[in-house]
Amino acid sequence: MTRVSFALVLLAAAAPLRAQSLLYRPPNLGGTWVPDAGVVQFNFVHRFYVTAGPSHSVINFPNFTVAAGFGHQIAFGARFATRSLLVGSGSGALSSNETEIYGRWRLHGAEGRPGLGVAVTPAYNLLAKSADGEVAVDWTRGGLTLHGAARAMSRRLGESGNPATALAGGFNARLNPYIGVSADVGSFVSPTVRAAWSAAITFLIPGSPHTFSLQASNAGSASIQGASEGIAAPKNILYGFEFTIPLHLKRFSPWFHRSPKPVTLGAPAGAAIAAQVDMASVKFAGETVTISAGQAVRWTNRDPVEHTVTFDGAAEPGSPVIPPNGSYVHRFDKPGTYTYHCTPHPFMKGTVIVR
Ligand SMILES: [Cu+2]
Repeated sequence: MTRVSFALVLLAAAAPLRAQSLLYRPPNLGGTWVPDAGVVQFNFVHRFYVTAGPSHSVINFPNFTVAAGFGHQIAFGARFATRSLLVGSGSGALSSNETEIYGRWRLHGAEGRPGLGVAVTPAYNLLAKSADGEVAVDWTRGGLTLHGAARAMSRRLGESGNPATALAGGFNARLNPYIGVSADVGSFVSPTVRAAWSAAITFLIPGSPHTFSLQASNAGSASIQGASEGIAAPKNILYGFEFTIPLHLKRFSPWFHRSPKPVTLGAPAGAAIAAQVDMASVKFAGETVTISAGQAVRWTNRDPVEHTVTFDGAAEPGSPVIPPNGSYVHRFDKPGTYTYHCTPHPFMKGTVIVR
């Protein structure tokens, strides 16, 4: 690797994309992670084990986290685990559905930034009827992030509801801006049962805001309590994955503002617009238009989603992304037949015939 490309890799590692959360937290540690303001983050964890033969049934442990960022490093969220094995230890709980609601305030630091991060996470576990809390710290330098957490619960599920404390630690090691490995361990302090652990390979999916991990763990839920105790028999290793989905709320603004500001893209000066094509109901209305050389076509997006005008075989440069209510004007100088499509919706097709 040359010095220049190595420097570029370091630069890319130092300026990570937002919301690549799995590259900055191990599977069972929320750490100091707070979604950006105006972002609702939906993270889906699915773990499973396969029972012994002859049935080889797959026993699933789905987990969801939904959290919203409110700015000022504050988030509110909830975790749902539909098969909490905290129940297995004879707590008398009637349900295995575990819900934890939490707030988080990151007092110091930011995801992906070198140095120290500190966050407090007050929470309430509805299954345990327990007020829980976590203080988390992490420290990032280059491709390495180290994590630590101290936890307290007012009623520990499965241990006759007594108060309890737990400690956890873990790390993320990023091999490059796209791939990393991570692991963590968490345990109640007293009485100690089985520590919860996890290990994962994490990926940033290129060109997307999503991260993905393949993981092994012995924890059935990622709540403060669930991440402090591993499951017992029949199986104590679960395999699974996590997928993170940030939803930027401003994407939903067309629902509330029917007419976003019109913008015109392209627009060569002085070209006569000889044809208009509306993009409506995810179709090019007026599939074929005919113009003369030197004239222009105007496409206008009437849909609440983004479209493009992309010429097949790159016959012409084509448009950038055309936002709702946006227009794109392109002048054709050479006679010919120009077929085009929309990149996000390849089934949208049209033709411009230039005489
Ligand atoms: Cu489209």
